Amino acid sequence: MADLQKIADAVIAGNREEVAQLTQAAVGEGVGPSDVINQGLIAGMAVVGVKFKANEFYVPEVLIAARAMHAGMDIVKPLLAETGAKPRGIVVIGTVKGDLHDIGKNLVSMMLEGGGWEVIDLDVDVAPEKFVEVISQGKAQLVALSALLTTTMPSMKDTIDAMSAAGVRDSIKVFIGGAPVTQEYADEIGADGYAPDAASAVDKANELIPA
Ligand code: B1M
Repeated sequence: MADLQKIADAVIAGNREEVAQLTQAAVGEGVGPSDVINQGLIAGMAVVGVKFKANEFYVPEVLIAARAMHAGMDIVKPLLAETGAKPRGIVVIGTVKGDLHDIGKNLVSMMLEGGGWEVIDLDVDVAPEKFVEVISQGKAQLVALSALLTTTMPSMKDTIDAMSAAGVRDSIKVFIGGAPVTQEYADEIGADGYAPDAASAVDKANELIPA
């Protein structure tokens, strides 16, 4: 019988080939894609998140682990669609208008995926209208805004204001993050939450939209 802990361990070790091989073997033995994801891939990324918060892992280790997780996800995602299994929820993420920094945003995005969220990544320099357009489609429950520049932090407020003006603000929870961003700023602009790092972003997402 497949040992899903081995998949988790391979994710933590960032061993992409081993994750792919073990995932393929588990699927071949008839283990359900949700079990592979929850008890293998997500379980591994959860440990990576804990280590990252504790400064035992740094950005490169997290990126390598996320890459390994993706190798497994690529195998089980098509099967997941067949079983009709649902993600934890859908989150729209982007770096706000005027800001081109994407490394932290990508890290948050990957941790959210590792936490079972489906991520719609709008990339960088995302105009408030673009966020509004995607939210208006009604699929997402959560919006994650990233900013790395003090000069682009006001774009976060502009984005939330645009949501209010378009009448979609109450349909969605918004949380923000990035090096210059604080909880105080989140409160000031009417965001629902703030997360200081990528691992905390998963906790915040789960807190804002409980399972
Ligand atoms: Co820029 N840059 N940069 N830069 N850059 C900073 C941010 C800066 C602090 C450097 C400095 O002066 N010391 C400074 C900002 C100063 C300020 O506003 N206070 C700065 C500046 C000024 C600029 C330019 C204006 C420079 C210029 O052209 N004169 C320019 C602006 C371009 C633009 O965006 N319009 C610019 C350009 C660039 C590059 C393109 C060269 C490159 C970006 C490449 C890329 O992202 N693809 C770049 C880089 C790499 C940096 C530094 C060196 C590193 C940023 C980074 O990726 N960190 C940065 C200095 C520094 O931080 N040491 C700097 C690693 C990353 C993992 O951390 O992004 O903080 P971070 O993400 C963390 C958390 O913040 C959090 O989780 C992540 C992981 O834990 N987080 C979230 C992030 N988003 C979150 C969202 C969440 C929750 C958590 O929820 C939604």
